Formats: sequence, C-alpha cells, structure tokens
Amino acid sequence: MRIGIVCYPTFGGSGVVATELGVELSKRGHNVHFLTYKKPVRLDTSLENIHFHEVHVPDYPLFHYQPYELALSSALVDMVRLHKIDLLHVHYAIPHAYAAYMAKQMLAEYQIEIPIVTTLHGSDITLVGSHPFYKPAVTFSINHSDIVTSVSKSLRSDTLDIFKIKKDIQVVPNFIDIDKYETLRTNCSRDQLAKPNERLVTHVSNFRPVKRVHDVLSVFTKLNKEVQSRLIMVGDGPERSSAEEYAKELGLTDVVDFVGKSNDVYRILCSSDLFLLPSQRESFGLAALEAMAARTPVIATNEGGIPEVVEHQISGYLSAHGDVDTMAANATELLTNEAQLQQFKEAAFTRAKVFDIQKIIPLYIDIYKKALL
Ligand code: GMT
Repeated sequence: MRIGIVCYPTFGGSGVVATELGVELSKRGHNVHFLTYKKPVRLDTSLENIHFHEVHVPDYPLFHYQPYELALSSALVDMVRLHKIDLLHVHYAIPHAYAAYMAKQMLAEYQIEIPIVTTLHGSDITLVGSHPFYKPAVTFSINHSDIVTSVSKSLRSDTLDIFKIKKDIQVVPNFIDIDKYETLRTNCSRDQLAKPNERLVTHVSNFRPVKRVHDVLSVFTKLNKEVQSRLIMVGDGPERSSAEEYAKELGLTDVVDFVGKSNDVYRILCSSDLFLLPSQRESFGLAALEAMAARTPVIATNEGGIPEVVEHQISGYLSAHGDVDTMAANATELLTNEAQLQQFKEAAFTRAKVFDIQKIIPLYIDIYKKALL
C-alpha cells in the first residue's frame, strides 16, 4: 500500500504513535509518506520506503492567522496525485481530519477517491475539540472520515458523549516496540543520572497544565523525606518555568534535574525505579507505557484511559488526580520494599508486552484493507 500519514511533528504522543506506525509499516514493505510542517522528531527519513513532505504556509501581511489547513489540504492533493497514494491516515482530529476531508473533495474532481482513516488521540477531543468554536468542524470531520479509531475505550466513550457521532469508533490501543526496548536495555547505564544509593524517579511530559507537573514535585517532596531519591523531569512546555520555581521553593534544587526535551528518553527510563504521571486526564498515557516497557512501574491517576494501561497494585498504583498524599504514600511503600519493587518492575514489563507493536500493527493494516474495499 502507499499510505499518507498526517500528524504533528512534535514530542507529543500522537506524533510519536504516527511516526512509529509509519516506520513499522515501511519495514513491512508499504510505502509511507509523512506530511506535516516539520520533520517528526522521531522520524529517520533515510529509512527505506519512508518519505517526508513538508507543508509550507507562505506568510502574507494580510493574514493575522496562517491558513495552515488550506496549505495542508492543497499539499495533500498534490501528494496523493503525485505519489499515487492509496489511503490517508490522519492523526489528531484538529485540523488534520478537516483538511483531509477537503482534500478528498478536491481529489474527487480528478476522479480520485481516497479513503480517510482518522485516529483520535485525546486532547483533540477532550480538551480542544470540545470547545464550541471547534465542535461543529470536529463533529463534521469525524462523521466524514471513512474509518475512525480511538486509542482507548475511554476516549471512544468520551467522543460519543461529547459529539453527535454517527460513525462506529474502533479502539486501537497505542503500542510500543518491545524488541527495540530490549535491545536498548543492553546499553542501559544509570551512573551519570543518579548516585548508587539514590532511587531514581522520572516524569516525562509536555508540561501542559493537564499534566499537573506541580503534583509531580509535591509527591516527590514527600517521597524524598522518606527515601533517598532523585527526580528527573524530562520535557518542556508552558509550566516548565513555574515548575522550576516551585522546585526551588520546595528546596529540591539538589535532587531534581530539569533536562528539557529529549530524544533519548529510554536512557533515563531504563535506569528509573518509578515513573510519575499525575495527569488530570490522559486518553491513554503513552509516556506510562514507554516507562513500563523499560521495566519502570508507574504511579498515575485513575483518569481517562490510564487504567487501561496501568494495572492498580500490579504494574503501578492509581489514585484520583490531585491526591498527592496517596501517590506519595504508594511511591514510598514501593521504593522501600526491594522485593515488591522488583515484582512491580517485572509486572510493568509483562503489561507493556500486551501493547507490543507486532500485535497492534495488524489491526491498523486490517483497517486500511477495510477502508480500501
Ligand atoms: O497530552 C499529550 O501529551 C499530547 C497528546 C498528543 O496528542 O500528542 O497526547 C494524547 O495522545 C497520546 C497518544 O495517543 C496519548 O497517550 C495521551 O494520553 C493523549 N493526551 C491526552 O489525552 C491529554
């Protein structure tokens, strides 16, 4: 198949899922064309069967807002015609599903019928898409996609609750390349990250308010009073500077490292003893799955799709968002009981294997075949 993938190129989970999906499809002999405004961070464009096309939005003094959807839909038309693309898979409803619908209409003028598969990722539904300013367009684009998928049951149910959806939504969970994690494990070294007697705790996010990064620091403060430990905060975003300030106020400067965005998250995760994800909402929580694939148990909230990934009291602990006392108590219990910690680490890895890329990719391939019928 010749598959066109539209995604955000940033560090966010939807871009990562789209990139890893495209790369795996390319390994299986499919031709994959990525279309976005910048090369996706995890995409290696030198790989066989992988192509990257950049969307350019020319600046013009009249525009207060750049018309990205317009440029994207025009670029989609060109890409589909030039490279004889069979199918478009768009990740994140806003504005990708909308631009794909417009491209589909334009391509009909050339007697080209292109199926659209839309994957909903979370904030495109629960945080941004539900805003009254976007809702009609998001509802329309979902209803006019040929096939719609969501990354968790919870997101499927939220979508059906929030929008008037006339289509079936198929749940295809996010995935992880277990083999890649196992290969990387052979080079895992924690020497530069923490002292031998410190437990290593990690958080990875885009530091948006929904991630509740201040809760990460509050939990860690309580934990650090009981257990000698170090916290690594990976990522960047709107709340990074206030989080750094808060860490200073809490007197954590010597035990918390803010390392910014990283392309090498595995190196940190494989050395970690615990991963903290106290989000207010997560449709899935790909960061938690990545931690678990690196054998790191997770303390998270029982919100959205997280309970579909992390099993309470087995591969981690779940509690209500904002309940930093319970999170800290669970973290302390786990990090002070070596046998239990080892058990949770193994359980985290066992759980991650359920989401192995080799199990999930065939689900997408079946969906593509269905869309092409
Ligand atoms: O919230 C983020 O970190 C970014 C966002 C995105 O679109 O990249 O993540 C969403 O999609 C991920 C991949 O499917 C999910 O793992 C995240 O849970 C989801 N974020 C939210 O629902 C808030």
